[in-house]
Amino acid sequence: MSKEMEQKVQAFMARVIAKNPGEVEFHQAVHEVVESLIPFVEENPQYKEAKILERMVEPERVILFRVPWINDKGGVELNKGYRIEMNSAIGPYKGGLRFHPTVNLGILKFLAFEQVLKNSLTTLPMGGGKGGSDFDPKGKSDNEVMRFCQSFMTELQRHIGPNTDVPAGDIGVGGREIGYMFGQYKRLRNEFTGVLTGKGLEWGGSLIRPEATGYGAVYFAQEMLATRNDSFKGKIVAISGSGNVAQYATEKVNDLGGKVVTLSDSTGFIYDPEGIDAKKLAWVMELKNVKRGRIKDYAEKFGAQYFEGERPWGIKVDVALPCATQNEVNDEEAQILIDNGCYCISEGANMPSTPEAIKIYTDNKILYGPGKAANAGGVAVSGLEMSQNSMRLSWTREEVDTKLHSIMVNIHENCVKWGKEGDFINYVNGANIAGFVKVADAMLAQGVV
Ligand code: NDP
Ligand code: 2IT
Repeated sequence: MSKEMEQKVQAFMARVIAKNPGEVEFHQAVHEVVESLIPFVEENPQYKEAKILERMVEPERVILFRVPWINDKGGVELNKGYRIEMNSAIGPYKGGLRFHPTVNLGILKFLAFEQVLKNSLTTLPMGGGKGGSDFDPKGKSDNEVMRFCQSFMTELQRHIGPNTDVPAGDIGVGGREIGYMFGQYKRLRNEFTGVLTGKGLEWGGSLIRPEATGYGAVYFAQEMLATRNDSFKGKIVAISGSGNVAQYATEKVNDLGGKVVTLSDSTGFIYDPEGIDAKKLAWVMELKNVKRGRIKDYAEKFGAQYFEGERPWGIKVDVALPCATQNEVNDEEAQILIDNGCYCISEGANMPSTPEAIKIYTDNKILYGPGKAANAGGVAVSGLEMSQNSMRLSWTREEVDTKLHSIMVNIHENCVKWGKEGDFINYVNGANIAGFVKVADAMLAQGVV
């Protein structure tokens, strides 16, 4: 980047930081995007004059609320509730809810900002939003989770709707939580409608939604590998996390002939050089989704190694799929991955790589699919769930999976179109520019709003 562009990026960021103090993850996400977009906007002055970028980093609306609830002992508990309605230029606000003790305004704004561009990349008509709470579902009974979800939705329901804002799951929010929130919404509004996605199949959910993010991240990696006439066959793969995204990424890698050798959670990672096959994965799903246990137990059950308090990036692999959380791969770990021969990284999680790690990927010209492109399969199938709800029809597993696959192929093509630099594909620039253009043009058409 030229000195002049660098200065424009710095000036833009100085304003964002001054206006949004302390929101470090939000600053990080915006910085990554404006590094791609400021040079593009300079070449396309219609966006500059209309202050599109400045407007895009300001949420249309931020909702903050109190979530009181009663624990099993009869005591009063209190959490914070949030919904960031970031951008509705191309459709109703759409994005997940995260329940995790680390949740704060800056984290949700980073996620909402990423979501705007991600949703645009899917080509479906969805704006961007994100929400959640600092509530920690770990160690809570089902009844406690239900009472929390009911209290959360009692306030949130007045702000959302199938044509306004359609939340879904994220960390700590899966089928159980979506069920409790849907039940409360329906009760308060007396309306059975597609106000949430990730619903159960019997009550408006879509086949393949649980699988979609993990499958999509692997489909995206498959497309990246194909640019080098390569495939997953025989590849050794490291996956972090052991939740929704990690589980179905593992399943799809197995289907395509690769071997997944790691999974993790917030306490450590397991290394199984034999590979986490379908039988072992079924056991992990029971452990994580039903018993809600720790990944450590895998090591005892299957005689694998367990590394307490560590992340899996020191293991020698060909492909890495970070599927846990933000900033879970730093520069040191990125360098170790590459030194060990890893040449393909597809992000199931949102912003799992630090800016320094991304620089190392780019300098080494490896295949790097950033989250907003690689993990867009989840929200894409949420969009397909909305379509099915509107039609009052449901598609088969094969129909939805085929649509998901073609959406991921299309996102990859779009990243190549906008990110090609000679024989290197800069997927970061590609995803940022491709996602931006559609939203920016819609904002231009809709005037200064
Ligand atoms: P889950 O809650 O199902 O699983 C999260 C996994 O990540 C768990 O194994 C969890 O371990 C681990 N994890 C969470 N926070 C931390 C942390 N601070 N440090 C270390 N490990 C952590 O969530 P999902 O699988 O749905 O989400 C994973 C990632 O994928 C997130 O970044 C999310 O934003 C992103 N994503 C999710 C989509 C979806 O459709 N669900 C769509 C697109 C992106 P533990 O159990 O110990 O907390
Ligand atoms: O980060 C994400 O894209 C999600 N958590 C899924 C959002 C959705 O609306 O399905």
